[in-house]
Amino acid sequence: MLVLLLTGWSAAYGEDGSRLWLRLEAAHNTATITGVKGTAMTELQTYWQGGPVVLKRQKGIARDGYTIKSQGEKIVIAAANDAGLLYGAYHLLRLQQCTTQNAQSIKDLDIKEQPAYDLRILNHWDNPNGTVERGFAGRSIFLNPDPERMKMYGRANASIGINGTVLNNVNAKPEALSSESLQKAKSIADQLRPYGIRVYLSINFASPIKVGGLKTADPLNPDVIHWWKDKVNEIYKLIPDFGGFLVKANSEGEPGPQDFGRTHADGANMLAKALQPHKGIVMWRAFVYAPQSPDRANQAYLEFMPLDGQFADNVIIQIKNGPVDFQPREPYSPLFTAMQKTPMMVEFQITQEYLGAANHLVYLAPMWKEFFSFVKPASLRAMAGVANIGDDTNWCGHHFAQANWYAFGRLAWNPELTSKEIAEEWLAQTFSTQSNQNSQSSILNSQLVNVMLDSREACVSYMMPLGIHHIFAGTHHYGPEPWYNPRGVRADWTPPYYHRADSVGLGFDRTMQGSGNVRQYPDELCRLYNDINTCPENLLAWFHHVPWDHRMKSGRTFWDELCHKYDDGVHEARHFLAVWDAMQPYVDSQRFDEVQHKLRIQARDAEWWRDACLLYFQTFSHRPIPQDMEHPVHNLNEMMQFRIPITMYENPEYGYNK
Ligand code: GCV
Repeated sequence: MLVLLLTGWSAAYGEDGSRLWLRLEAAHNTATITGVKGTAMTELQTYWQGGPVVLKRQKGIARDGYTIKSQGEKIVIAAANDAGLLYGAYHLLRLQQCTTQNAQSIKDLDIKEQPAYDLRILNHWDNPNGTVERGFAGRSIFLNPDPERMKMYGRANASIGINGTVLNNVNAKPEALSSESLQKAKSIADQLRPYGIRVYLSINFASPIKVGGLKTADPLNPDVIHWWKDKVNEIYKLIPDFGGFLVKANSEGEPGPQDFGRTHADGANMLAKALQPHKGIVMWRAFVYAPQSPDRANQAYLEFMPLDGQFADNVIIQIKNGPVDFQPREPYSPLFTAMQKTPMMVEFQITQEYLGAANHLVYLAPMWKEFFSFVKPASLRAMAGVANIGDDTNWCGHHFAQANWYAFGRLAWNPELTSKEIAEEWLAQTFSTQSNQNSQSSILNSQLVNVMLDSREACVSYMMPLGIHHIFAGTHHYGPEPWYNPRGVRADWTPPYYHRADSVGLGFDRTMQGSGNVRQYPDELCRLYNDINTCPENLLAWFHHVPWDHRMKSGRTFWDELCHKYDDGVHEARHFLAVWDAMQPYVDSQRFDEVQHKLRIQARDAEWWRDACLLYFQTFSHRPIPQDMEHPVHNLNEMMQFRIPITMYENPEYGYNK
């Protein structure tokens, strides 16, 4: 008992990552928490170690917002609703975890917070059979929802302000709307309600046919309209605060209104009308592209711009941050600055489909902040993130992938926070312990914060520098396969469609002379991107077919620069491992070993990426790899034979490691 008391919660419960950033120790002397009863009170009673706290409801504070003020010895949290009180409570607990002092020393508080968006939502790509599309952390947590796990999920999300969750894959199976599935959704909704989280469902547009037995799913057909109305009413009887539908329509083989000669607006508005009496919403995705399109990056704009202003008030168009598909670097999707009369929300991908799955440490906040440097946060209505959560003990497969879930929530609350602020908060909560809380934790935090901040750019360097994109392995998308081009696979699912390597150079010509994609951007950016001499070098091969001898700002040729970028990425990945190795004295052994194992994979994968891409592109460039860098150590033919035998529902155990 004495040992337990001395070493605290951490030792008693182990450090397996299951408590995420909420590694709160139960308060020994229950603080006096008075005022509004509810989850906020329970959380503070259990974990707050400071002085008395009063929870009070107050009009005039924005929805979900709160104030925290010190009044003498007391701290008063005020909010207009229960969710606001809960967010205030978690703010206080975060201060407690981040302070190197005692919680009793937290004084003189005068905090006022309100979220940037009313809707801060996770999208789970979970299937009814328990698989998770692009999920790298095990199986669906919703398959057999474990009450303890659901509680932790609710707490974790509420602690960072997330207030909505879409329970199933956008590639929605019709049975998502069966009575059995709706009963399960109800049970999950009941468990998440105390944490201010509403549930939403992805729907299959052909459900009236597949579930309802109708002959059509035409959104203008009266029987179809009636079917959806009844279905929506059925859902609200079970889940009175149901949030609404997320829809992937006429995309990658999913059914949609175009199958019946109707538009996205016809489809979305029909559903919106059924949901409107219940205050439900439709999130209609703009992720569309046709196999015959000469430039996939043009497609969403072409389909959605003509519909600008035609959507019902309770429809939000959900647009991926980039125009292609969650690549390590893309320009922002031009729809964001083009559409003027339609509510829009951004969809980020928290799960690392194209960024090393759950094997690479890649902190995504800098990527999302880059998006916000082009798209004003205020121009959006909401923020969605494709979850990286599964039933793995540590929830996300990689301990550092938890930081991306955390950062998504924090940015959805306040997109003005810096990547560094968020990383520091997360590190302090996730890794500090009683024994390393002071100087040692600051060593750990200051070293790791730089690793986190540099990790996205490093990943771009060793995977796809200078604007190269979509050169991943087919199907599972792990590792390089710039040569992947099997017969019968649609062209826009193969890397040569994107990199267009030939004896002249590399990259997709999206200029006015090329696909014209630059025209979708505002004039100033259009001009900037259109000219190879002004186009930012980090997007060069995105917008241009760059000649191998094009002179770069560094004075090197494009080919030499490409080689160096890949090599720099490899060195960075090795550096991350070296920094982590030096952290051993400050990190518990389980998490130290697990992260070290992953960083070793990452360093080897970075080498694999460099070697595969440079040797393959060299077959087009016919130029030597510069002498002043490390040369490939793997053999191209062998790498081209290598396949990882996994599906899109699994995390690879390792990459190429001959
Ligand atoms: C859910 C990409 C992914 C698919 C995903 C799709 C989408 O194409 O590879 O797995 O499907 O995006 O966002 O709808």
